[in-house]
Amino acid sequence: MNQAAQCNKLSKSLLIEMYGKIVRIRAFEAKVTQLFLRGLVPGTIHLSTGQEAVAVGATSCLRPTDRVMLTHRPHGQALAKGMDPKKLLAEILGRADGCCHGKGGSMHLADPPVGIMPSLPIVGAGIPIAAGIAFAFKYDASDSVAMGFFGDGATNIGAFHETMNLAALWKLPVVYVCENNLYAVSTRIQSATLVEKLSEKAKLYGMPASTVDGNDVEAVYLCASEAVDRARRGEGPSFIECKTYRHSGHSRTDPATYRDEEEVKEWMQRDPLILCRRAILKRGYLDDKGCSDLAAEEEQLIEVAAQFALSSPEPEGMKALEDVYKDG
Ligand SMILES: Cc1ncc(C[n+]2csc(CCOP(=O)(O)OP(=O)(O)O)c2C)c(N)n1
Ligand SMILES: [Mg+2]
Repeated sequence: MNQAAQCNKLSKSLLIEMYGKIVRIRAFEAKVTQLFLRGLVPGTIHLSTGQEAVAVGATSCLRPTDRVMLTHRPHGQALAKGMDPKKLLAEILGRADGCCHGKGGSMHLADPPVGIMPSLPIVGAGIPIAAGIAFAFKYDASDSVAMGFFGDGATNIGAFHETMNLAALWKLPVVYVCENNLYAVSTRIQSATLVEKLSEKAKLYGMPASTVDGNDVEAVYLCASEAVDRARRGEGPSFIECKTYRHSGHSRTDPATYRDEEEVKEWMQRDPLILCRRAILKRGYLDDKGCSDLAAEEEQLIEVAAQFALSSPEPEGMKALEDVYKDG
């Protein structure tokens, strides 16, 4: 079946739900930026603005009991998997009501009840951990699935190759989602690897691997659904390369002057939020007002999250010593 025919099979409610999530992530990161500029965010932040369709499409076919490993660019992935924006924003501000009680900040998130495992900002570190989570699922004869997110840059590290090999060999129930945004900090992908399609790297180890338009939430969803179903059936891992683009620099301190203006313009025209809204309008799932009303609801949700996070207290000093060692 070709992709256009498959896309028509997505239900109205699913596409609208995914649009809502994209809008939520976009509004959330706009709020984080505002708070950062007011000096309220400790450390730096890595925004996923422009890449939202990857996180939303990939996680929308997961169950709450499935588990994900996030990256150093995790806000969208966390919200898409179901983290409460209030807990996430409070964490980013280092407040007591954050998902890690303010100890983690933007890059060290965890929320096990919704399947978000403690994540690390070390590039590629989540790749073997996702395989470990999948190994545990298999060992327990559970039909749950692990999903590991990482960037294009991470496909050049040793742990990526070792893990692809073992995950395929052991038929682990894991889905790897590569956010190929064409850059690792300021290094353009062509300066880091001669492999043009990153999916080829995983295919070599004996697993199904595809390259999809990461700005098309439906394409990501369809590919991820197939991969998740396969993992649930016990048939092993899959790899999905999602071609996408970040709207801003690597982090807040990066003006991204190494990017060509034309390239930026082209990708901005393929903004995943615009593409999803266009698909909804074209199919008559919602009209313009319907889309705007939904967006306004999501924006309001983020306003409420901001008020919650800003009124959350700073953690007490002694709490820093809690959750460090396991009792007994
Ligand atoms: C092991 C390690 N080396 C270097 C860094 C510094 N660093 C942080 S993000 C990053 C680039 C990662 O690029 P990519 O995997 O493509 O993810 P993206 O930032 O594009 O989402 C680097 C080098 C790090 N965090 N960990
Ligand atoms: Mg990258």
